[in-house]
Amino acid sequence: MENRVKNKIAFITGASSGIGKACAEKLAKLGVNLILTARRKEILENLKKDLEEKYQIKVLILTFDVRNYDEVKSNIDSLPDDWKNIEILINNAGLAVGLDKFHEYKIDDVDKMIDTNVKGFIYIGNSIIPLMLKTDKVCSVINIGSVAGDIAYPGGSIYCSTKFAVKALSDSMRADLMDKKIKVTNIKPGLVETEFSVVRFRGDQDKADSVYKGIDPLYAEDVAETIVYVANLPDKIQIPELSITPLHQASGIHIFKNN
Ligand code: NDP
Ligand code: 8X3
Repeated sequence: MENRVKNKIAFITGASSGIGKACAEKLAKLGVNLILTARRKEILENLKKDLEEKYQIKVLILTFDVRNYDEVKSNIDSLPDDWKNIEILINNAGLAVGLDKFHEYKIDDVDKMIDTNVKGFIYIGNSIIPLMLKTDKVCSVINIGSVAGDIAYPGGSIYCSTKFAVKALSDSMRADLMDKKIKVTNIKPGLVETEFSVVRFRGDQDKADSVYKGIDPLYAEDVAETIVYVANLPDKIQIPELSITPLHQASGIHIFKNN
């Protein structure tokens, strides 16, 4: 595989865990310099140290909550000029909280999901794309949607609607940018065993484990490999959408489990 990403700068949200962290590791290995963001500073600091030592790349960390527009904007505005030449954005930070019936959701959980997965997602894209428009290079915006954004499932009303929103936002973004040098991809994973379900079930590890019982799920590295494939394509090739599921998952609602 030709390495077309070496020495580029990638901006990754949700880099402290799961898919975002795995993307950081795979891109670092290919010589990409990284801006890693999340709320958990210590994890990012350890990751920076590890990746800089192992791969001789440069890593800059920013700790902010994507739900806070002022924090997002001021952190991105304060990047040193040479770090503003971002060619790859992985807009990945997101979460589910709860698996409740629509009418039983606590509004606090509704707000967490919509504020993070939709508003935070918009704040990031809205802040980074203008920087990309200033470069003369072909850039990639890689949004992390979900198969939950194709078909809604019981208990998933709010989370699924946020991922439907990621699809709509990605489609509009791609159309708005079609005369520019920016490609937009919506990556839609199925079941990936990360901290996602532990967060969804508020730290209940047994409940989280049961999501992946009876199926060999994807791991963060599997999804990251696909994301890196997209980021590393020749300039003229755009992949608008890409679904990725484990062997025994056909869609967000069709899952074969061997219990
Ligand atoms: P993880 O829980 O492992 O990682 C989520 C990441 O998002 C963490 O780094 C977390 O960092 C960050 N994050 C969450 N909330 C905020 C916030 N308010 N501000 C800043 N960062 C935040 O889950 P995944 O890696 O699985 O999830 C990544 C993306 O993939 C999400 O958008 C998710 O919806 C999507 N996805 C996941 C699937 C799965 O089955 N796991 C399937 C399909 C899509 P920190 O807590 O340090 O802030
Ligand atoms: C996360 C995976 O199972 O909620 O998008 O569809 S799932």
